[in-house]
Amino acid sequence: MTASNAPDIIMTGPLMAYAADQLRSRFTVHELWKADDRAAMLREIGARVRGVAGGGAHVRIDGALFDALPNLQLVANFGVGYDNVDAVEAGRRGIIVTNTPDVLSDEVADLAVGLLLATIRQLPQVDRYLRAGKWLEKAYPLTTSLRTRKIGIVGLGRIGKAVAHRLEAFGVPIAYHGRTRQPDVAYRFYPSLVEMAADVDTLVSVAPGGAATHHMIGAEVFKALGPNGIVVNVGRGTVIDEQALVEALTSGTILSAGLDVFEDEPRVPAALMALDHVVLLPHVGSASVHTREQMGQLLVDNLKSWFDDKGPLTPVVETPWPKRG
Ligand code: NAP
Ligand code: 8YV
Repeated sequence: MTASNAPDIIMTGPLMAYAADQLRSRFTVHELWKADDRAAMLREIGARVRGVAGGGAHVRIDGALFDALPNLQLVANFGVGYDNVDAVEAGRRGIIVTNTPDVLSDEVADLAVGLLLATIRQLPQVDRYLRAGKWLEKAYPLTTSLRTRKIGIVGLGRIGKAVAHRLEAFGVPIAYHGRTRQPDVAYRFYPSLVEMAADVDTLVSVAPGGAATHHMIGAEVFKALGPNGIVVNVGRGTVIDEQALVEALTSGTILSAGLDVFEDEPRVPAALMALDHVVLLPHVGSASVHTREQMGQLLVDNLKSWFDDKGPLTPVVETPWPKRG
């Protein structure tokens, strides 16, 4: 394929060279986020653009962008979570959206278990203690333990199941909450999140973002979880009411939290940063070279497959393939 007949696509944000180089070798790539005047760039090339390579969880892709791209056919999102994409609006306009499921599940589950243990056993705090020379004075205080805990997973999907599988090896009881009972697992299902929170002491949230899950973990859930409660979130920050979380952590309503995701990334509230007994990570669940390459490859393969007339590889539920109706 020559440069002149290579389909025009835009990248909405930076992608690793591994994926970006492959896109450049097959498509005419326009790097939207680098343009000084994005509106001018869209006016100039918008009608030619048929694909979008989404640049990550923080880059919004919605009706405003679709308006500027009247011949857009496919949005390939970099990430399994696609709450940054208005997929319903895409579907309404006949635009297919793809994401990157499965290739990151094990990596994110590994991180979730690491974050859970780091939070319970206070690993970052213990490291800070040693470096400050305090071990020379006395031993670090005893911590809480995973041994007696009961785990409630919020969102037992691909990643949630990978987390549960790992936690089985730790010998802890596991329950879950979601909209539907999962037929392939024997863990106890709670249709009510508050009821599950009252029966466990540790929540691991792997639920997606979006309106349906917004602030579903809030004051009522923290109260039900109780003073020994620990909340780990590797799903989306918007699932937790962050202000209510700060209040629950400050007042002792719950014990601690381990967070990889936040409501307004990359901004983390100062009130949360001020709490020494929580563990905060900058959204690194999938952030290994191995897994980001797998995600990048799936994004590239979705675009290639589409423009080879073979359809999308991993369309999201809002934009099924073959198209309905
Ligand atoms: P998935 O297979 O679609 O699982 C999502 C689970 O959430 C499903 O079990 C679903 O169960 C449940 N759920 C959906 N809507 C719900 C609602 N309104 N109330 C309660 N439960 C609900 O997705 P996945 O591949 O496991 O990924 C999950 C999420 O993890 C992504 O959407 C993304 O936000 C996040 N993620 C974060 C990182 C990171 O770096 N931290 C990396 C990858 C993914 P039901 O349908 O039965 O409700
Ligand atoms: C990525 C994620 O860090 O896949 C997801 O939903 O949140 C992460 O894997 C993100 O999409 C890239 O910005």
